Amino acid sequence: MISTVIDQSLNLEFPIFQGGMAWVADAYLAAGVSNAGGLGLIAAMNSNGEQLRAEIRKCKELTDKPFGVNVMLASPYADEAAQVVIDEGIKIITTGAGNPGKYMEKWTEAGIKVIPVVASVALARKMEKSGAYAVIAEGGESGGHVGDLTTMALVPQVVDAVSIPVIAAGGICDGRQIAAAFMLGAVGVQVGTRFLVAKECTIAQEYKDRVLKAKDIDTVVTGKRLGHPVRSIRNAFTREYLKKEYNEAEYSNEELEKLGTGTVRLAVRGGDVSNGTVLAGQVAAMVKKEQTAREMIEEMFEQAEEVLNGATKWVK
Ligand code: TUI
Repeated sequence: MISTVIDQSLNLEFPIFQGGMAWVADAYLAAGVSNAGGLGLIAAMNSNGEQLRAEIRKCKELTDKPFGVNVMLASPYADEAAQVVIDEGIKIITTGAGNPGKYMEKWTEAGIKVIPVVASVALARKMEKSGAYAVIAEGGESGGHVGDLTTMALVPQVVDAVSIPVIAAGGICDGRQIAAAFMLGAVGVQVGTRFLVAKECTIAQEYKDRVLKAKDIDTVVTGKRLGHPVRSIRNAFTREYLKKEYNEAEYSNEELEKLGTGTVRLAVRGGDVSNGTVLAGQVAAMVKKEQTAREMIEEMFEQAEEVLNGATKWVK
C-alpha cells in the first residue's frame, strides 16, 4: 500500500488528485474520482457563482467522500467562486493560472486547505508564506495552461524550496510516473489527461476518441505570444492559430484572443475536435482505454508499488 501525509491528512485512500480541468471536471467526474479513493475536484473555471453552487451540491449528493474545487484565477468568475466555496463549506481548494494571494486570508480563515498549482519555485515560496497547505508543482508536460519547466526539473526544486507537502503534476498517467514523482520528493500526484477517458467523465465521445488515438508528438503549445501558453492536441484549429500567432505583422493579439474564445467548450461539450481546443497533456498517447476512475487509480498504484518495490535492484 502506498500512503503519505497527503492521503492521511485529507482522508483519501490514495495520494492522487484529479486535475481541475476546465469544462471537463464537473460533479460526476469529481464524485467518481472521490468515490474511487482519490481527491475529485470540480472546475470553477466555466461556471458563475450559482452554477458552481449547484455543481457542488450535486457532488455532495453523489459522494460522501472528500472533494474539492479548482479555482482558475484567470476566470471572469474567480471572485464569485472564491466566495461560493466558503459558503458551501468546501474544505480543499486548488488554484491554477495565477497567484491566489488576494483570496488566501479569507480561505485559510474559513479553515480551507489551499493547495495552489505552481509552475515556479518563486510562486511556491510565496504560497507557503501566505499559508498554503501544500503546493502542486506542475510541469509543462501537462495539458492546458502550462509553465516553462518540466516536471522532472521543477518538482525537486520546489521540494527543496518549501517545507509544505509537494504534489507532482504534468506527465503523470501510470505507476512508473507516480513512482518517479515520489523519487523526486513529491508525496502525491495530480492526474488530468488519463481521467478524460474515465467512464465517469461526461465530455463528448469525440474528445475521448481523439485522446485515445493520440501519438507521442501530437500535442502542441499555442498562445505563447499572448503570455498564456496552452497545450492541446494538434488539429485544424491549432494549425490555423499557430500560423496567425507567428504572423505578428498581420494578426493582432486581440484577434488571436478572439480566435481562441469558446474553443475549449466547443471541443469538450460540442465534440468538435477539429475546430475546438482539445486540451491534453503529453501523456495522451499513453492513455489507451476507457475505464472507471477506480480501475484507473487501482491500476496506477498497483504498478507504482511494484516499481518502488523493485527499485533496489539497481543498488549494489
Ligand atoms: O491552470 C492550469 N491549467 C489550465 S487553466 C485552463 S483554462 C483555459 N482554457 C482555455 C484556454 C486557456 C486556459 C486550462 N488549463 N494549470 C495550472 C498552472 N498554473 N499552470 C501554470 C500556472 C501558473 C502560471 C503562472 C501559475 C501561476 C503563474 O503566475 C503566477 C503569478 O505570479 O502571477
